[in-house]
Amino acid sequence: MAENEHSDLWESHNKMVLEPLETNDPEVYEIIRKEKHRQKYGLELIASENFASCAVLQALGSCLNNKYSEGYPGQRYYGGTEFIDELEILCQKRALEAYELDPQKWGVNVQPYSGSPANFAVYTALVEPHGRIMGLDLPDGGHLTHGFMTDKKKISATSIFFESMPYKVNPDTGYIDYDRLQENARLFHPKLIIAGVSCYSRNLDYARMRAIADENGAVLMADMAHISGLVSAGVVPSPFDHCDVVSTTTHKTLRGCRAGMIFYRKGVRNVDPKTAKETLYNYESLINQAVFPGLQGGPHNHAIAGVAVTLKQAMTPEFKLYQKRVVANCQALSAALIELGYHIVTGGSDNHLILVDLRSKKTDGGRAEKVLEACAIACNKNTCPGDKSALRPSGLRFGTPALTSRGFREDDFKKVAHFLHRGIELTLDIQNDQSPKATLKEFKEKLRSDDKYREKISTLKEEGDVTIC
Ligand code: DSN
Repeated sequence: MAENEHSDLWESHNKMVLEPLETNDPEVYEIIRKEKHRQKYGLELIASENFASCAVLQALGSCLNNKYSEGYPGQRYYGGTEFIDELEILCQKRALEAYELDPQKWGVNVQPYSGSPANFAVYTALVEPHGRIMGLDLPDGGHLTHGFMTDKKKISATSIFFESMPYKVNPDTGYIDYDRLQENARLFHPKLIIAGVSCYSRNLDYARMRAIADENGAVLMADMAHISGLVSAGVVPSPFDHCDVVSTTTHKTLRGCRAGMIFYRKGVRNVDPKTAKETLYNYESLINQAVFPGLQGGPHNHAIAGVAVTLKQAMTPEFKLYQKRVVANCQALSAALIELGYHIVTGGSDNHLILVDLRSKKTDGGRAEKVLEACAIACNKNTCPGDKSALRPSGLRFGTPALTSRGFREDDFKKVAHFLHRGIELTLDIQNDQSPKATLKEFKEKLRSDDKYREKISTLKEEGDVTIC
């Protein structure tokens, strides 16, 4: 009897492991279905997001998820890794090819789980505990992992375990203040300088940063996460010409799955002119050891497969065309918003994103983000140069990669600009209907409960669906 019960149970176990998600877990299936609908019918303007291709998602959802393979190709702590080795080597080869790097001079680690672990691995590899780093301040467009802290608190682990001194943008122009960076670097003597951004619409001056790093004997690291697709397509300057180390995520403009990579220089660093003695770069073993076993366990092989597919696609003429369109669309969006009377930080964009400063419109990013979200337009609030408080950021960040993947062209982005304008006007209407002291919570409550505004939002949402999607 007991045996029979077990055999029934085993049969149902086998059914469970083979059953499709739709019937096996309708609750999760339904959430995914709703999110898919949101992605398909809303306007996705978050600068760091994109729509991964079908092939990338297939690789990601494959049996490679099941395999442990701690170590590196040829030196694993698990058996059964012959195909995993083949995959990781292929991914490394494609990564170097996608950025036209000579394998004698550059190596790559494709195991980081994403951008934050990749950055932390670089710091722990190349900077001693409490060694000094300089990155663009988060409120000025840098990233959390570039050493973020406030006057009161060290926020990112990067600022807890390393000593961070940020550099800033000029509050009047919005451009990075390289003179100030140079002055401060001369005083701070950083071990590592980060050339990387999360919300900065202009090309970085890598040559200038190289010179500043050299003055201080510092490592120059680029975090090209936001622009890695644009770099591989050659539509923005390449950090590889000037940097020692380059980290990246793989899911933003590169349009792959969520993962990370670290590129590092290797081979001959310099030759002594008198003795002809060669000095070699020592980054390879330090970085590989920092990723594994220093910070991570087994690599996510399904993600490495997704990255390999991403990189193959990134080397095609179709992808280059896509990246050109991302930039052209961003410039069209920027020009259309300027025509509608908006202030764009730095006056425009060289890449895939813009930052709109709403101070002249007498509103802020938090309120506008909520109204746009209600209208099925996804974007994010962002601090603008000179903002006094990160709690009430003045700006909105918009990016064009996702909608460009959907086929939007410049004329579509002009329409998008008009939708954004109507959403921001609606924000002002709601705001003017409340006490100037109303909190964001009270603003959201009015947005949610006032029939007059709910109706306007529904109209805008429906028009967006019909006109553009
Ligand atoms: N959170 C990402 C962004 O939105 O820029 C960076 O990791």
